Amino acid sequence: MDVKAEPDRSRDVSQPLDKLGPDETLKANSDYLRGTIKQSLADEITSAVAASDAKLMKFFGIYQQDDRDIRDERRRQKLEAAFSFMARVRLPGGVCSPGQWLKLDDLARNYGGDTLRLTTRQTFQFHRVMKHNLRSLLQGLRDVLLDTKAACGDDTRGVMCTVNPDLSKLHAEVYALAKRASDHAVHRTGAYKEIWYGAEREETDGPEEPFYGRTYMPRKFKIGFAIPPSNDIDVYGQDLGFIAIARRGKLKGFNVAIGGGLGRTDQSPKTYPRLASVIGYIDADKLFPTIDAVMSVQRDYGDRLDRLHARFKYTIDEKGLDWIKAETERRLGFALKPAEPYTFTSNGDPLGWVKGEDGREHCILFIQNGRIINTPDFPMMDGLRAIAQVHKGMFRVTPNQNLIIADIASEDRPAIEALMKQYGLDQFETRSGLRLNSMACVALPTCGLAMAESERYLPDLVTRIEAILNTHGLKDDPITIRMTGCPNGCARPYIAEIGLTGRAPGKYNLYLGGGFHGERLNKMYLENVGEPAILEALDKTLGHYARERKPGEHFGDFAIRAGYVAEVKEGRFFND
Ligand code: SRM
Ligand code: SF4
Repeated sequence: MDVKAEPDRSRDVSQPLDKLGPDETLKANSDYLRGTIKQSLADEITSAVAASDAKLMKFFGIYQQDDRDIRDERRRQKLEAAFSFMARVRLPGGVCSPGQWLKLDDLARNYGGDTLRLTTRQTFQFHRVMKHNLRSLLQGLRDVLLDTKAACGDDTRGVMCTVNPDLSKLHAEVYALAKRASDHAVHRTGAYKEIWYGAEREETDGPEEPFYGRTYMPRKFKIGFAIPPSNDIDVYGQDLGFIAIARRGKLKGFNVAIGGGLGRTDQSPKTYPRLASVIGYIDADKLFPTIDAVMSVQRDYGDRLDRLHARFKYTIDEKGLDWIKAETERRLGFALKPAEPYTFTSNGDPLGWVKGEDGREHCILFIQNGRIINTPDFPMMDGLRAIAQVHKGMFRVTPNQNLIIADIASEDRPAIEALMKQYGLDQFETRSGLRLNSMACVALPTCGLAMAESERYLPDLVTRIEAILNTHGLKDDPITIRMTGCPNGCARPYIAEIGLTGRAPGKYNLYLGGGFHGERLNKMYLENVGEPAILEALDKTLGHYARERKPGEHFGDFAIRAGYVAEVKEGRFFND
């Protein structure tokens, strides 16, 4: 990155560290993220790492977790918690080759509890990796040119890109830019190679982190590229979103959207979801300077004292959108042009077979909540491995936790189709519209922040809601439902037509009224309720919808028109 920084408050090494929050001090003193990670990995007394190293390892896509199903029992037995690690791959735009798939599958079987998890930001997570296997895992990824850099931490997270199988040329162009954006924004520290690959430390000519400095970003920073009419990436949920503007199928430039963020913290009214604001248009050749300029504004002005208030959305609301835009333009040296018109139609995936403009075929498979695992009656992981062994195109992970077998020549389709049938991967043909548009975050037992179940519960809840849908003749209607195990919003529940966020075991807030293509936040309808109240509310509202909807009206729009919830107008909600 090449922005010459302003008087850079965050990176000013003379700034007394005691004026910064503890995480800032940790980063600043970490020797560019090295900390004592090597010592922590070598410590055989414990399966955990030092608390400070656990924080630094996030910058390398690695989270220390413990099995919460057995946490209390282990405590009772006075045993250390059952620690293991989650590792998240950096996979811009969710694209990987069959060779990479086979390696990911091997690594999951060897070190990751025989399962892979597709995430809501189009990548793979390994869970339950033991400390002593982390290096083997990361070196295995290196063998197929993958890494876990910046998949977590206060830096630029996984860069998203619409999967768009039908507009092949446009996807190729925008995907290439998303990939470059990820490489451009990723941290530069040599710590990754030293810790995980065993490389010697090398002297650097200039500063080790020319853009980030010693304290990196104030908080995570998310970038995504949407290609209308699909808003599968939920561009308004990104800190920095680019909406592709094409003319005659060729990329012209991007509308720029800033300040999206969906996390909120329980009992903390100062935290809130906010949809990104579109601030203008840039030609495609201005993409990288724009990324640098926007990120540098957040780097220099983001809150470094209070992490709950450190996301870009709060910097924008504090300073004012006009001020942030003017400061970005000042750093860019030119004014953004007025935003160009565009239309989104959905934030879901068009499941099933799609033919691209170049005649290549693509099949979008439904992977419930992104969980890839073999069960006795559904050997899904084996099936996908079998496909990877014969597939000559690519795979694309979608932002809705689904998977595209992409770029299939027509003559190769029958073989792939036969494998799908053999392994039961063709479920997109029979599942309800609600299930196909459902997403759940990981939550229990691995997520340390979960307050309720999500991935392990939503499929059963959907089965019960399907009974209601059948009664009202809505089985095939695409209605989005998203659940998370806490208010952090990892499955983007606040932009679903039906959103559920965990408050306590078995208890959820129920939100209604989100926009079908991600254009509007939903609003809380019921607070802290259990399944009976959720089903009763959905029976009432869905029944009403079935009876009185207008042609083409989506459930989220109806919930507002019928007065169940008020419309969230400013693109954010402050409290419920
Ligand atoms: Fe997330 C933290 C899982 C997408 C907002 N998220 C976590 C952690 C790492 C828990 C932790 O900090 O200890 C979860 C790990 C659980 C586990 O066991 O795997 C976790 N987040 C996920 C994933 C895997 C959910 C999924 O089921 O797919 C997604 C991984 C995406 C990726 O590949 O990078 C995931 N997280 C999101 C999204 C959606 C998005 O980015 O489009 C959001 C909302 C958007 C946003 O950032 O505003 C999101 N995650 C959070 C937050 C709240 C951030 C905030 O501003 O308040 C946290 C907590 C935090 O950062 O303090 C969090
Ligand atoms: Fe964990 Fe909460 Fe994110 Fe779910 S929403 S994965 S429970 S942090």
